[in-house]
Amino acid sequence: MFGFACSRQGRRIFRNGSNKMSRTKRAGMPPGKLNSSTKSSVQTWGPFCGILATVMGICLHIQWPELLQEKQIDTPVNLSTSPYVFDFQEAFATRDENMQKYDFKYNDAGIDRRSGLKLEEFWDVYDGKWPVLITDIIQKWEAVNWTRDYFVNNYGEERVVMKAVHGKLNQASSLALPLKLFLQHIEESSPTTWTYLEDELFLPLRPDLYKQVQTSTYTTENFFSLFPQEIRPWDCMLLWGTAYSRSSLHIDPYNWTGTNAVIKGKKRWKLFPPGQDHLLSVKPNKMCGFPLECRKYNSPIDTFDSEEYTKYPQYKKAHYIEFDQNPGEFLVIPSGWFHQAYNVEETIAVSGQFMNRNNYLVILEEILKADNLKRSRLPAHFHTLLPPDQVKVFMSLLPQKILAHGREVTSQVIKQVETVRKQ
Ligand SMILES: O=C(O)CCC(=O)C(=O)O
Repeated sequence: MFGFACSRQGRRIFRNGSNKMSRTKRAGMPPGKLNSSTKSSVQTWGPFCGILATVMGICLHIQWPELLQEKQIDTPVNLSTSPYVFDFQEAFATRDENMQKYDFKYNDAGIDRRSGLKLEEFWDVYDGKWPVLITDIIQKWEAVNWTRDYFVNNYGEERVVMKAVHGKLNQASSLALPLKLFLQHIEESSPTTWTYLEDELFLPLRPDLYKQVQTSTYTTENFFSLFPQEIRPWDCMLLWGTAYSRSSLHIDPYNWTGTNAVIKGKKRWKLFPPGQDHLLSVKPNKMCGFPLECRKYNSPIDTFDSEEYTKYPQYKKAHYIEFDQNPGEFLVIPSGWFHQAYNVEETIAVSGQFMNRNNYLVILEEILKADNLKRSRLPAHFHTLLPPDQVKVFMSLLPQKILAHGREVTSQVIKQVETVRKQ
């Protein structure tokens, strides 16, 4: 069902009494294949691509200088002729190999907390391969000063979108309320009664707040900026939950790389390495319903409700890593990892996403899989282009009706928000 090469568990995942992952040895890893395929693709590009690459290089230098600092960029697959199947086993093997380049004691069955992490090491060891908590990003954001009072005083009358639960997670109802009302009741929650403000427009539509949440070195290369505005995903969701509130167990839209910044409070996470969809009762053929369609990978299992998950016997065989995310920690969740978050106490966080050299093929393949564009429309030389140029060409080929639908939906949403604000 899901686009990964192998549905068996990752090689480094072993049972350890519980289904949390255990530490294993890293010896005897096969060498990664990236270097040899990079060499052969460069050899076959020919002089035409040399000229093309020079021209593109000049353009790209303006947008992503660091892209050109890389010696070569691997384009392993021609999306115009064959589906891209992300081989997570190979990603794990490459990670293992790359780890040996750095002097850090990696937790290869759990989460690392990193500060001063160089971009090269991030790409080599974590991005597209393994989650990581980065501990020195959020401190530089103005958002670290966010308090209840600040929001009540400045935005108290504004409506926010939230889900409220009385009972089980699957009985959640959605509502829009003035922010101050939500905050008045924020301390009233129990394991079965809780509220979760999950609003993806609140920050992007308020530039004064949006600018308080910065990007980071690790997310600067973001090919979503090459998407036409009308279908570009909102990239800064405000998440403010009472104790016990939680998300569902899911993979993000388009299978992007997700980020989550905890500003106040504490989140508990369960993250499932790829290849375990069959253990998570994922409903097949669900779509997200966005103008640029995508498949939806959601599990009905509430992993934080012990009564619930015993109903799913296969779930007990699934492997995951579990950890707490503290204020000031920035989490990066690679493509293909099912994840669920649980707010241990009142928690303010901001989630986002990115698309870069390491996951762009995963994302473009998801867009093809959802029938937005026929593969045969991609030009034969598609794979010879640099990654951002592949994205640009891909976007330029999207049918106009998708863009028109995107424009219509965006203007309706903005109108709705403005109407509600005036009420
Ligand atoms: O913090 C949360 O509740 C989870 C958010 C999340 O998983 C997402 O934005 O994809």
